[in-house]
Amino acid sequence: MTSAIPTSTPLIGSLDLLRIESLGAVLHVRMNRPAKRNAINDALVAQLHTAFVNLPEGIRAVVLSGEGEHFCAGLDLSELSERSAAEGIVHSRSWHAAFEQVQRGKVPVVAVLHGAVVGGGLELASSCHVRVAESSTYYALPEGQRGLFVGGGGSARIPRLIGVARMTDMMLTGRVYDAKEGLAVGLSQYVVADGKGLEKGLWLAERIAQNAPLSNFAVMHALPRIADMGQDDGLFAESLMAAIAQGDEGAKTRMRDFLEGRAGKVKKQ
Ligand code: 1HE
Repeated sequence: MTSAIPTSTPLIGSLDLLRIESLGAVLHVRMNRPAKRNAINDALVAQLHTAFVNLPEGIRAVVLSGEGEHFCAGLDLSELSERSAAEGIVHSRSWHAAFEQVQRGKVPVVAVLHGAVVGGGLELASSCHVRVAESSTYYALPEGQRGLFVGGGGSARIPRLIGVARMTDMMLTGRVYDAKEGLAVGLSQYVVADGKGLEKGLWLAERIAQNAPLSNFAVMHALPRIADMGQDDGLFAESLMAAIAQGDEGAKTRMRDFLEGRAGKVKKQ
């Protein structure tokens, strides 16, 4: 059941460029600038930062989506014209800070994509942990055509999803991937029919919310770091994380529940 966000978090209730609703342990954060195709201006990036830093107590997963015809048109180009190089660095770092809170914040984030997922919109989507794309989704990095470079973490995150060669092609040639192609190259993990993205995203987020918080933490924080390490260091880091996770009281209860027949089996879907 949808409800207003808890009154203990008035700060996130005041964010006018986001529509935020809690559905039990899942928080739905919707970018709400449809007239500008959810283009990310300074205020929206600051509000995303604030929302993800101040997730209400009890939230175990987030669904991020965009209001209107498109997920996100990227950087608000109307704010770009008068920036000096130094101001450009500060601006890019403000995106990094916000998207870091999405990727390495408190809980996993499921992005529900539709329409344009372009430029900074793709940078934001690539900060999320699971991406569900409706059939209408298309992906592009028009920075090259606009005389820009990615500045919202795209050069670090997107090659980790699709490889440097594909991102190079997107940026140099303006190549656009549709939803099916995006699935094939790794831009999303799911494609669903138009209008079905939110249902799928919420279903996935509810499953994520039922996991042990420490396991979710390990997947968000240990897994990508281990994947960036050399194998020897990675295996050692994995052992540490595994030992911490399995020593947790919650994990012991879950294992007992399975052994005593109280927990569900793995089922073919
Ligand atoms: C915008 C923006 C924007 C729309 N900044 N105002 N991003 C881009 O290069 C993508 C630019 N946008 C587009 O290509 C198209 O707008 C879309 C394909 C996303 C959507 O098309 P459509 O036909 O649905 O909408 P529209 O008519 O183009 O736009 C509606 C309004 O939104 C219009 O304003 P209006 O006042 O005339 O109604 C557009 O000007 C406005 N709008 N997109 C500002 N991006 C950290 S670095 C990241 C670097 C980047 O992201 S570069 C890529 C930027």
